[in-house]
Amino acid sequence: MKRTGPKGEGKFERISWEEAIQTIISRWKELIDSDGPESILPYSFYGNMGRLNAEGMDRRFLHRLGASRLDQTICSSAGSAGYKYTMGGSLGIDPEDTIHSQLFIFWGINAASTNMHQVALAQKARKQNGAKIIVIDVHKNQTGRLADWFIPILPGTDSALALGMMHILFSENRVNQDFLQKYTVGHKELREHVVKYDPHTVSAITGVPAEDIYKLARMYGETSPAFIRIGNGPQHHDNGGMFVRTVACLPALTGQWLKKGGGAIKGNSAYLASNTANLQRPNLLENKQTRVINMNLLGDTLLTLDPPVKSLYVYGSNPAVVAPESNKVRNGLTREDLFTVVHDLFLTETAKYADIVLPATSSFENTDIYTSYWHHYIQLQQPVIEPYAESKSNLDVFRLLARGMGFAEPLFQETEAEMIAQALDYQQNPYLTGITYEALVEQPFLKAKVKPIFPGNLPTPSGKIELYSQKMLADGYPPLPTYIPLVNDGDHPYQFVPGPNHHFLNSTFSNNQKHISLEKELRVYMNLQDAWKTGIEDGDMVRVWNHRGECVLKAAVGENVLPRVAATQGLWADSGDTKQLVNALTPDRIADMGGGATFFSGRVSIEKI
Ligand SMILES: Nc1nc2c(c(=O)[nH]1)N[C@H]1C(S)=C(S)[C@@H](COP(=O)(O)OP(=O)(O)OC[C@H]3O[C@@H](n4cnc5c(=O)[nH]c(N)nc54)[C@H](O)[C@@H]3O)O[C@H]1N2
Ligand SMILES: Nc1nc2c(c(=O)[nH]1)N[C@H]1C(S)=C(S)[C@@H](COP(=O)(O)OP(=O)(O)OC[C@H]3O[C@@H](n4cnc5c(=O)[nH]c(N)nc54)[C@H](O)[C@@H]3O)O[C@H]1N2
Ligand SMILES: [Mo]
Repeated sequence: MKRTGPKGEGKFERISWEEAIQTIISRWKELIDSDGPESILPYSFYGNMGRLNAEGMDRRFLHRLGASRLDQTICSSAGSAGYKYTMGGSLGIDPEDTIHSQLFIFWGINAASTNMHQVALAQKARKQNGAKIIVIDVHKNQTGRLADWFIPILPGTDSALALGMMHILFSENRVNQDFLQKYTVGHKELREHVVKYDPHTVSAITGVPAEDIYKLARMYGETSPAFIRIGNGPQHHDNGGMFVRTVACLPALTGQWLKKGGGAIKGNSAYLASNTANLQRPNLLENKQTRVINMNLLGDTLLTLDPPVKSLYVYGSNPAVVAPESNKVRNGLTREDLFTVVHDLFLTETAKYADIVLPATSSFENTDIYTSYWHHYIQLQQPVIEPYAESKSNLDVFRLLARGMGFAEPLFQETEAEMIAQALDYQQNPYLTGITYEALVEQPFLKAKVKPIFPGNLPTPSGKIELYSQKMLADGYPPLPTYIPLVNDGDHPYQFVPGPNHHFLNSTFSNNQKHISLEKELRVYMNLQDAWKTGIEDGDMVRVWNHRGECVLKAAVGENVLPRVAATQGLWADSGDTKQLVNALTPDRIADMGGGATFFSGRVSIEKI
């Protein structure tokens, strides 16, 4: 479709694929002549999680084009960087082993909504072996409600809690000296360092009572196998990388990595890493010094970057809803001189700002391979339905764009089967041994041949778990796990935590009436004490605002959050006169590591309307 009304209004007229591709190509050719290829910015994320569709043919095309490159930092990059300092890469335990775990700590993960398969295993272990489930979260949501013990904590303070646990484990001699000697570096330095994180100090920071810190540390020190599922929530903060780096040290103190079902999972993607050089062809960049743009800064990028972005190509993402500082993002998208193309299954909020909208197929219509952040399987997906109407896959659209640009290299016309074979042809990843396209056609899901991490070497500089990290020091961080308070976000009384919800997937399904009615409406959870003080009652409409924007939401008053915390669930799209775009309130500050997002480090004021 092509736009016929003002940007944002959503008025379009149907055109043919030929006209659409022709319009894009001729505009891009003009821009390349006048401003160079870096005036074109792709913006994408994992709406489609297939290797080929999310990060395959698109990269080939964009590298060849020489467009600006997008640093895909919106989700978990701070935490991944933090985990890497401690453990060397995205390597955790096999989640299927957690059936043997005696203690589950869900730390900042709303697993009942976002990792329900792990919850099923935890519940089975609880039923069969009497395992205990602890949830540490700022919001008692569906996961907190199924815990044996829910520990509420103030947002952004989790590193202090983990350090307080270490303080007790060391001082009460509940550490595994043998494991520390063999498999870690820096345990002596850490032991001295955590002396200052005594339970009273930590309690004042975290809001967790000192006796609960003792109880937690002792349970963790006494129960084996103990498993920590490290969530995405606490790493969406200014200090998020350091949190994950810190909590990742805990299993080493008690030697849990040696126990089947002990250890941790932050992410497991390293086990199924495929051959990105084959898949994405970074060689097509030909040593061009192409600029890289952090996707969390989309608003500023569109409004103030120099030389400017003149064309935005969006696929597999809905930045008008999911990106921080949405007022800036939307102002940027309104620019008349910005040529915007959106490829999506739906006419998303972002698509309403587009000059050209292209219809996308869903995963059900494509051939691709899938892996998980969590389990150890790789899966071949083959289409189960024909492409709906005139929709096309990301792969097909990039093939058309390549043809339109006159890119003659055969690699733009390779088939899905050929690309999958190339992705799996990867000597450097021994876990992929035996997993080929042909094998997946026979058996569409195959498990990587992962061995326990220990005994063995980690991909850290020392080959061991780095409790003390020389590399962090070199990179400008404290070398030991450290609690660093959140950045001052202004004089607003509430720490605002707008997480995802159960029935949407980020903003996906937020346009679907069935999913909306399952969620009912967007509410802001606040503590009873705060409500009393401000005269707000459960069900009142409140204005939630800060220096970035405002929302109008229904208050849910109770004890699901601590005083001075406000939480919402779900990335709801505005419809009609509603004001429920929570990212209008979130900061676009960059986290301490990995260029990560800080969605949960914003502050807001709340008043009754
Ligand atoms: N149903 C559903 N499933 C999803 C998604 C979805 O939108 N809906 N999204 C998918 C995606 S892209 C991702 S990245 C994952 C994310 O899934 P999770 O890893 O579960 O991450 P979040 O839901 O962002 O946050 C997890 C929890 O962290 C809490 N939290 C926030 N700040 C803090 C803090 O400072 N300390 C502590 N201890 N807790 C804190 C939040 O209250 C929330 O309950 O889920 C995926 N799965
Ligand atoms: N306030 C707040 N904001 C957040 C978060 C939060 O917790 N709180 N979470 C953040 C996180 S962790 C993430 S990962 C991001 C996610 O943000 P996004 O990646 O933008 O995720 P979605 O909103 O699900 O949008 C995905 C889009 O891709 C489309 N799509 C699906 N399949 C295909 C396909 O094959 N081709 C094309 N072209 N399109 C397709 C879908 O229809 C949908 O519109 O949001 C972030 N934003
Ligand atoms: Mo995410």
